[in-house]
Amino acid sequence: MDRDIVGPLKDMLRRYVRERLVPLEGEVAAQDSIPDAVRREMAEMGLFGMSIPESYGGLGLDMAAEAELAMELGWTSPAFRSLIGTNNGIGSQGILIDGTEAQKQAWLPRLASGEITASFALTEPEAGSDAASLRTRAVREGDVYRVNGAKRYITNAPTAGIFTLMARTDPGKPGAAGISAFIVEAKSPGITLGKPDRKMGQRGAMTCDIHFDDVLVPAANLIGLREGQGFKTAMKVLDRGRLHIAAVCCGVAERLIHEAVSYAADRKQFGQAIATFQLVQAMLADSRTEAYAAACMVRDAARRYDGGEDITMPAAASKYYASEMVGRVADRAVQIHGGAGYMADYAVERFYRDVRLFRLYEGTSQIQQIVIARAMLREHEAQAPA
Ligand code: COS
Repeated sequence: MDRDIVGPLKDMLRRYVRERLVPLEGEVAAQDSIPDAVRREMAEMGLFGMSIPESYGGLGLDMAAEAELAMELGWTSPAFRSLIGTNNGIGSQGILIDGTEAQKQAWLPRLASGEITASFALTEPEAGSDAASLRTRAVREGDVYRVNGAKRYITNAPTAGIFTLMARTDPGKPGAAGISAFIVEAKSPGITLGKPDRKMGQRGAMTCDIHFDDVLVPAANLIGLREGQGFKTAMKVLDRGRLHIAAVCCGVAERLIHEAVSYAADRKQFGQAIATFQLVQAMLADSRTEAYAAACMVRDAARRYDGGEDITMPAAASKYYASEMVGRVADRAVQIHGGAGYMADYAVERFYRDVRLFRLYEGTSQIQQIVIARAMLREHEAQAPA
């Protein structure tokens, strides 16, 4: 996309986030839902299709631009980002990366406009970190696949129009090789949704279980029309998704730093603002330093992605560092607020709970460590003399 419009887009989003969304944070947390008007406004701004090419009705942002906007969105409750997150990321990218032209044309414009929501259905009750052990089955019967199984904690499932579903098509191949990816319409007979999950934080962001009982999915909806590629599609989608989440973590860290500095400058103890105390300053400085480091990682990894490099390792490292970083920044922000930081009246209390999820979803910190270490060992092997 034209780089000249990224700056104005970022400015517009910054104003929207600060003037419109921040004042709604308390209401969204209390109601556990986002007002329909916000959804409409976000759709009008094109935010559901940031990462979808202009030829399919999206904004066609490159990863570097998307990361900048994700950082802006991070300034407010993560639930708002989650609303548009799956259409831009894990819900749509499988179709975009590995789908056929017909699949892209059928679904991407509707996702970009926000007309429908896409969810990414990988995790199962017995397959979390070990995603390749998933058991949901898709059995070919002529022109359709019969799907049976269950998915867990699926973001935006309660409002989804489609699921990008990972299911096992070849039971003879255990692990990744027997998995295929499908586009499944949420209204298909045989699909039932569990109750919305009650979560520690990120209220307003919706997740629930999905049950598939003899659901018939057209064979034309097999992503890329190739069996056995689904796990790799999911991993490619997650590479990009992890980088996006890392950018969001950077944005949330900025908000937390803002809250901590503002409070420290106002709050007086021992006759002076607590910001003048060096032990408080140390906490502020650590947060600033770590947030800066994470943002540098995200921008570097995004640039590499746009340059066509493999970003499996940089995305995992960015997500690992940024999500752990924002956990520490949130903890310090609460600490600087003292007793007030434990009270629900202050934004830092809510963000402290919200950010805990970043270390868990789209791969736990421990999974990121494994991905990073495996990449190191592969590189070492490749360099070793024969
Ligand atoms: N891009 C493309 N292909 C990839 C890939 C990537 N990032 N990562 C793995 N693959 C390929 C491998 O190359 C391998 O292909 P071959 O068999 O042809 O060599 C195949 O996928 C299987 O990979 P691997 O052997 O590494 O699979 P593992 O079962 O060991 O699992 C981890 C790898 C643990 C990294 C994976 O299961 C994972 O990411 N788990 C976390 C799941 C997750 O993030 N869940 C969150 C859901 S969304 S909220």
